[in-house]
Amino acid sequence: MSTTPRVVVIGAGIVGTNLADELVQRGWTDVTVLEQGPLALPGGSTSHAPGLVYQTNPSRTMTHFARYTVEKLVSLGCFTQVGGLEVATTPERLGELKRKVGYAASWGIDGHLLDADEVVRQYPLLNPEMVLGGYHVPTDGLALAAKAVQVLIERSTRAGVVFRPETTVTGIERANGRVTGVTTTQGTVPADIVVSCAGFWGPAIGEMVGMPCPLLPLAHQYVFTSAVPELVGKHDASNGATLPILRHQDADLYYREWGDRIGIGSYAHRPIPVDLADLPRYDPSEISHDRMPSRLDFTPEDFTEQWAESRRFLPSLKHAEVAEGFNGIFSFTPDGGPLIGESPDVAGFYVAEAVWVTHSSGVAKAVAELLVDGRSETDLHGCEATRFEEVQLTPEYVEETAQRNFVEIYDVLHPLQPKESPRNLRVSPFFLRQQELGAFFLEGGGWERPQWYEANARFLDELPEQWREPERDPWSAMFHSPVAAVEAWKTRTAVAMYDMTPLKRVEIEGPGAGLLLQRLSTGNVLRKPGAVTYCLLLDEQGGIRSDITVARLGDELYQAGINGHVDVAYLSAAADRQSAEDPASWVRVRDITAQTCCIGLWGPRARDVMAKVSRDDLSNEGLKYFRTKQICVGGLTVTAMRLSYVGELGWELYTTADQGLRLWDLLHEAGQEFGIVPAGRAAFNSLRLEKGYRSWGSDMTTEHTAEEAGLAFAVKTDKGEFVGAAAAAAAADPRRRLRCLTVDDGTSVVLGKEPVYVDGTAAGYVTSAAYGYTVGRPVAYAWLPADVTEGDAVEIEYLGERVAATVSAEPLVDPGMARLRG
Ligand code: FAD
Ligand code: THG
Repeated sequence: MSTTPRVVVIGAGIVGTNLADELVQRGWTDVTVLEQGPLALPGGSTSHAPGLVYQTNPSRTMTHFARYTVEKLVSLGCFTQVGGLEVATTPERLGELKRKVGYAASWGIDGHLLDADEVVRQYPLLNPEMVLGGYHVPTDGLALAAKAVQVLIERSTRAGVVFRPETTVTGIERANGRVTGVTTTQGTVPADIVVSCAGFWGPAIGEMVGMPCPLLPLAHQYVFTSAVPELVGKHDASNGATLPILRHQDADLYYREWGDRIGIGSYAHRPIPVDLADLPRYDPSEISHDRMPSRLDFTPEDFTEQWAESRRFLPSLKHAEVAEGFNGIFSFTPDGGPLIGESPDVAGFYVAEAVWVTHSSGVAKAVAELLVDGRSETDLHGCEATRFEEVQLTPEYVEETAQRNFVEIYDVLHPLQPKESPRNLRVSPFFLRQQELGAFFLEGGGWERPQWYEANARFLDELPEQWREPERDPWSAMFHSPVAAVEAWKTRTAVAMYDMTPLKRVEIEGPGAGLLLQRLSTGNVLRKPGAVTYCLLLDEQGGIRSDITVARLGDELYQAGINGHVDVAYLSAAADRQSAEDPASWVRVRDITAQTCCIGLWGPRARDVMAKVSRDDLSNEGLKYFRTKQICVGGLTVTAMRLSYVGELGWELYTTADQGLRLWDLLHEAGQEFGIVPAGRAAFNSLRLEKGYRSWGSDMTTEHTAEEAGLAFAVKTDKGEFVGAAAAAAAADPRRRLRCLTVDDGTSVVLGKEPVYVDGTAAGYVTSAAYGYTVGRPVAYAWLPADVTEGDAVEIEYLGERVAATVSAEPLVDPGMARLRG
């Protein structure tokens, strides 16, 4: 009898088969994989994937997933390590390839920039006149995905996994909020855990349990040429390859050698969304390489220019023809990331979808860790299925953003670059005023968020010399304005108002509210109403799930400022469990972000502004640092919380959305004589870095402990049992630390994710960075080995150049807390 849970995996593509394998390797013995197609060729995306694996990605997590996939497929004999080559035909692309060299160094991949001659030597078929340079990764190559599926099926079958082909899942059975099994065309299969690895069929499976799976099936063209003279006779195998896999991203095309032919993939066509209901239905016995549900007929009219461009790029193709092609289907999501994790509503139901072959083994490993250990070793915040806001789950939003991502897949995108559409999806009550003040909006979580206000340009003349920022290079100048300097200056010397509405917040209510937060957080939240606590949500191993502020508003009522929808899902699911287990300690978590709004009023003159609009006592005696109370502002009921992410005196002022505009107008008007300005996120980010306040998701994730991140002060180890307490108590000396760097030349601004070199070796990476207006130099936080300490010299690589920086004592501004507590 098995003692491990009964797991049903839906789908025997590259993800499902990898997952079954990862589970049995971890000692789980009761794993069944259900596949609607035949096992030899199931007919999903994997069955026709050409298998190009480029490991380098701006995302550290995706890069690590890819690296693991390469290692695993190599070990299975299912990887042809021909190397990966990306070619620049424009100066903008060359800049992008330099940034890729940086990502590679940051995330531990061996990647190099090649000059034009070296590129052509790597790939003699290239038109040398088009090539400006290239990026080469020797360990990239071709995954033999369909073969890997067969090898994994054999290996895991020997380890006891049961594969059931020609078995279509038709429903998910549940009892008491848990999965209990699946129904199929071949009867019912009981299960404690169900993982959907159904690829682009994911939404249909999700629907069976009411879990939204925001992915869009899209068709993507792939063609084979006829024989290319230079390749004839070169390979024995029909799919043989020795040339590197090749990307021509300036034309949205990619290439691989396939025996004596070239395979060409194109993203250069119109997006072709696919409705699952329209897919051809095949009898499993009919499925073949030419006929499978994930393969639609080729539309040659979408490949005309692409073929002409390919012949220009690889002139030998002038002696070849397009021999065959198809429109293959795979998944796109609103932000391009995969969908991983458990349903917040149905315990035991997991998804692992919208995953490329490139990341498949890595994702499978992470999911196996989630199931077996309760957490993944790899940071999953960009992959969590629960990361989307409600407005991001509508079919309209998913269709539009996923198609946009298809179109932009190879575009050179700036890290700050916002979506073009849909915009103005969510606006705060201050939006009209922000527009009048010339706000430059970026988008996040569907919200319009002012980055700076053009209206403040009128103060540029008054800006004292030492607050001015040096001229930026063209890349770091994008989506930035020198006006941010004015906003930072005014915040530190007068007063500014920040729209904090998009910062997510939840209300936690019920007799069990304190208990829930006490169990899940590192803080002691059982203090009197009015207390505000900064604390962490840890996982069982002490990894940081989030950092939050918890305000006790009443005996059974808390408000928490959190970091995203993943936190809402986590807290709600825990609340539901607690309420079910002990009805007397019921507790409810409610996302109140949209119906409320918040202005951060911060700066040395903040009290003067409030004195004009409120009769409440807001002196130090009236409302201490990290305390909250309800006040009246010009007749509006406002919750004031005395804390500041920018590190200045003042409050977060919350009210309901309907009263927001009036609150804005009152403060803006009252503040005029004290020099108030509205301020945006550019200044905000700079000020918070100077103050040393971490931003979860970029500065720290579940991969880091409180000790390493410099947040041990927020862990109250003596308060009793809480998630992660044992791990936090057992914490050994950390091997790495989050450090504050300042750039020595005072002018070279970096943006984040750049590699940091210590004694000439890449030893860490920048997490977030900004120009520090108060300190007059660029600031960067970075993960570095623990033995790199204050005063040490390091180098940050930015666009191929090394920039000297120094590890500095932090915080850079107000270490004695005089400004905040004043
Ligand atoms: P799939 O392989 O689709 O597996 C899902 C399985 O679930 C299917 O076998 C399906 O039959 C089964 N299933 C679905 N519903 C049910 C049900 N109700 N009951 C039972 N079984 C069910 N990726 C790369 O990394 N590199 C590339 O070069 C590359 N090129 C590509 C080129 C083309 C033309 C296309 C279309 C895709 C390409 N991809 C590439 C993407 C890659 O193919 C997919 O992302 C990957 O194969 C997805 O694997 P999967 O296991 O999630 O899905
Ligand atoms: N405001 C509110 N909630 C939030 C944030 C916020 N939740 C998410 C995120 N931001 C959390 N991050 C921080 C980081 C630092 C502080 C507050 C929120 C902060 N820290 C004090 C310090 O380190 O000096 C804590 C002092 C103490 O513990 O007494 O203020 O911006 N509502």
